[in-house]
Amino acid sequence: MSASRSPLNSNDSASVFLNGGDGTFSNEEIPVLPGELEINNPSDVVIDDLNSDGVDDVVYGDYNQGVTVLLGLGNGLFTKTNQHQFSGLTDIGLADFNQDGDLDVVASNDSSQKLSVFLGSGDGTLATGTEFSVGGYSNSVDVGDVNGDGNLDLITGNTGYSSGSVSLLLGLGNGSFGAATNYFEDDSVASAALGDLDGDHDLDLLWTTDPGSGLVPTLSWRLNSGSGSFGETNQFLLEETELEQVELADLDGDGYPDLIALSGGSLFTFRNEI
Ligand SMILES: [Ca+2]
Ligand SMILES: [Ca+2]
Ligand SMILES: [Ca+2]
Ligand SMILES: [Ca+2]
Repeated sequence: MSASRSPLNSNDSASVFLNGGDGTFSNEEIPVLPGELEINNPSDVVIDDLNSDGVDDVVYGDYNQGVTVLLGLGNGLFTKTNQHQFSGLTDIGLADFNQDGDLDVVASNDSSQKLSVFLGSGDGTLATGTEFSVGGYSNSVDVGDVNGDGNLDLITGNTGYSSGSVSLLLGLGNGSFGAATNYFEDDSVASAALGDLDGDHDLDLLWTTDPGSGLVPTLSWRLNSGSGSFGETNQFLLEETELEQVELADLDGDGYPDLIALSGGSLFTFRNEI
C-alpha cells in the first residue's frame, strides 16, 4: 500500500506499532538502530519478508534518500541492510519481477522521467537499480499482470510539462521491461492503480488527475479487454477534492475492489458500484 508524501514522522526514527494479539497496538516509538537511519521525507513504506526468515521486513522509500531495506529481527526491531540513494522517489512497489522467488523493488520518480527496478538477492540486499523510461515525471507506480502473459507489468501516473499520462511497461519476466506505452495524455495524473474493477479476472486501470488550480480534478477508469488494451474512459468529477494517492481494496467484502484515497491529510473511500 502507498502513503501520501506528507511526512509520517519527522524524527530520525521509525514508528513501529506492536500488535498485542488482543486487537490492540502499542504506540511506543521504537528506534531503528538509533543514528543509522535518517528519515527525511517519507514517500512510501511496504512490508513483506525479503529474506524468507519468516519475519516481515520493511522497504522504506524516502523522497530525498531513495530506497532502504530494514530487516526485521523478530522482536520488533530492525537492522538496515542497504540503501540506494537518489532523490525524487514518489512511490514504491514490491514484487518478484524476474521470477527467481526473491522479492524485487520498483520505485517511481518525479525528478527524472524514469522508474528504477532493484532486483532482490533473497538475503535482503538489493542490486543496483536499472532505469526504464516512462512518459513523464511519475507520482505513482503500481504492479500487476495487465496482459495476462504471466509476467508482471508496471504502470505509472505521470506529470509532464503541459500534460500528464499513464505509462504501461510490459514485463519480460526477467526483471526487464519493454518500452513504455503512454495513455490518456491529458491532465497531470496524480495517481494510477490496477485492480479488477468489474470482476472478470483481468486488471483494469483507474487514475486521478490533478489539473491545476481552477480546474476540476477527475477520477477515471478503463476496463481491460483481457489482453492488456483498455476500453473507453469512464469518468466522474471530484469537485474540489483532488486525490493524491489511490489504492484499490475490497472494503465491503463483495469481491469487487473499492477505492481508498488520500487527499489533503484526509482519507476518502469510494464504494465500487461498477
Ligand atoms: Ca525477513
Ligand atoms: Ca526477483
Ligand atoms: Ca504481463
Ligand atoms: Ca477487469
